[in-house]
Amino acid sequence: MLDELNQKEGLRRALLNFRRVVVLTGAGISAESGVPTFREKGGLWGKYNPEELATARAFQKNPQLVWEWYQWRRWLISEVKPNPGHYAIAEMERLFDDFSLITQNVDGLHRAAGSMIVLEMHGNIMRNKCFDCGKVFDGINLKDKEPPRCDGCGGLYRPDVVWFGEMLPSDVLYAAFQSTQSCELFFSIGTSALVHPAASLPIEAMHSGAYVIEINPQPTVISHSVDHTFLGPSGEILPQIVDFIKANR
Ligand code: BV8
Ligand code: ZN
Repeated sequence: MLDELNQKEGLRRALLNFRRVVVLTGAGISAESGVPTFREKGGLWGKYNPEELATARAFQKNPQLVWEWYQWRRWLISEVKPNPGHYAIAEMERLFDDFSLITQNVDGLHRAAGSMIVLEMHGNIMRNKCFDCGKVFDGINLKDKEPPRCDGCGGLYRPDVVWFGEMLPSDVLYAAFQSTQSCELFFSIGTSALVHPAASLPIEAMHSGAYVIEINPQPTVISHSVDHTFLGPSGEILPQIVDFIKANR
């Protein structure tokens, strides 16, 4: 058991008494499932930089390259399973009366682990949409060597994810800020807290008076200002936190 759970009174109180809880996850929550993160060495962008691939301009310049990168990621994700960190968050949804899960990830692993309500800030890699008219197409085909054409306007398919320089879905963004501003306890899990506007959520939570807990093997740009940082992998730490809550509530 994480001994800080018994030594830090504020942390104990936050975990055992607070009812309105928000969890924000980033690529790190899927790392133990075998999905490479974005910015770590050997990560998804190890070979490329974000501007080369995750932008509309990159797709217009070289749709084939961008398409192949996403098809490779889709294949990777179709081969992996949720890890104990995803399952622990699905259990938290049942443990707390008022719970919101906000994810920057596009891999769908939270739903696969049983989370019922997931605010996907950056879309979902397992959907396509037409680059020109925006029509959404559920389901993907890993055999599509090049981007298919929209049956409505003939435009090229692109993954239904939010690229750099693109607006986030306004309903999801609104819901994410609403729940963050009214929660008592906010978890920032597996994110380098660098990509905006998601990265402003932990700050927003602090300004609204929530107790903010970070889980990450490395310190991040927000580590100095959160209430508590568990330095370690979320797949190991989250199940211990859930066990602690269930045993001491
Ligand atoms: C927008 C979908 C505006 C695509 C993604 C300068 C300053 C501030 C902002 C900007 C700026 N210049 C530009 C911007 C805006 C830009 C931005 O924030 N850029 C950053 C890089 C500076 N943001 C945007 O463009 C956003 N849109 O602002 O629009 C606008 C206004 C008007 C009109 C039009 C537009 C759109 C951002 C969304 C981009 N899309 N993903 C895809 O997936 O292909 S972002 C991408 O990064 C992923 O979603 C990823 O989740 C996200 C964030 O990264 P992390 O999740 O944090 O992943 P990372 O690898 O960085 O970190 C992993 C962490 O896990 C590490 O800390 C590691 O230690 C930890 N870890 C490792 N193992 C574990 C672990 N943790 C726990 N357990 C483990 N086992
Ligand atoms: Zn179309």
